[in-house]
Amino acid sequence: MTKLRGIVVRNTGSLYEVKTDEGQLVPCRVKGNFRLRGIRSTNPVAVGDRVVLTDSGGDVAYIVEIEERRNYIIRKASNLSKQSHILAANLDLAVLMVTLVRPETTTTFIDRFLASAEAYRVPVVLAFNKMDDLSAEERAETEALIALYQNIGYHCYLLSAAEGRGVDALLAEMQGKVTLLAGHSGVGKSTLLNLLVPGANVRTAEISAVHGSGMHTTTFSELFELPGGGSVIDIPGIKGFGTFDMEAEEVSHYFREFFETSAECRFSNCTHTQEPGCAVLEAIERGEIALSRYESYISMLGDKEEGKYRSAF
Ligand SMILES: Nc1nc2c(ncn2[C@@H]2O[C@H](COP(=O)(O)OP(=O)(O)O)[C@@H](O)[C@H]2O)c(=O)[nH]1
Ligand SMILES: [Mg+2]
Ligand SMILES: [Zn+2]
Repeated sequence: MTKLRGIVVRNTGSLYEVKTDEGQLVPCRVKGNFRLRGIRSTNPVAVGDRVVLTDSGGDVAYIVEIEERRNYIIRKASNLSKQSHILAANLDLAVLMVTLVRPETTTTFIDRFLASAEAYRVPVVLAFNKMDDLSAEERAETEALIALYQNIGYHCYLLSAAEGRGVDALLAEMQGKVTLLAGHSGVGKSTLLNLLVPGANVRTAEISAVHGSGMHTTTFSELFELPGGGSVIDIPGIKGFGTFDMEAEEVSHYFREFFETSAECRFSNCTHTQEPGCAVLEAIERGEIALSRYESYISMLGDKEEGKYRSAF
């Protein structure tokens, strides 16, 4: 029995594909019971994981060990679930692809993703796609949103994946890195991937005319190597982003501008909900912190303790 090391490049339910350090692709199953800090996960092993496998010469090899993860992004498997789902592991970057319309990406979803990426120490950028498909009004709204996130310090890329525009700048940011490509189904992830990785031949889907949402053609996670170095991890579209394993007091640390401003709050344990002398609430009053960010923050606090935290606005 030989022991091999490699990286998980594909996960289709219970079957994994590992690319060994020697460059061989090996179908694998998981042996043993991997638990993440006692959290139950729907996928014990994620794409991007470095693993050890034993190959006994049969049809499949067995993953017997996961090397310690540098980082990962995790979310609740569903709204009420106690189970988690690891989106990907060992990331240098996450690109959240968004469209304000067709399909709609809400600011709550964006902020939840950003905060989670901060929590797990994954640098994140935003890619606004389908810039070719906006009315004047929608374009103005999108530009306002881009300004909002740029002000906080997030890099924003404006794309039309369908027309191949704006892609080079994003590629420059991704080159040489392991990047997770995330976003709702239908925003254009697969279209972008096909541009970045010639030969990837990922299926793209029409947007449902009825729901304005994508059809979920990507049903498994897969890592593609970028020509010129680095790789991209394509995952199935995510609908919601339930946060996991985050203490209420911690949440504001992951809203960058709140964290900076909170140094001026009267109380060091300020939750920015009703405390006197709260610098965050004052900054919102003055229009320096966006109300949409605050609403996302309150909604994330609500994940922890239903009804305990209320918006001050
Ligand atoms: N107008 C426009 N349509 C796009 C763009 N990018 C992708 N699409 C279309 O949006 C639909 C969903 O794209 P797809 O790449 O499958 O999205 P995914 O679910 O995020 O992988 C397809 O019909 C694409 O042709 C874009 O930049 N502009
Ligand atoms: Mg897709
Ligand atoms: Zn405060």
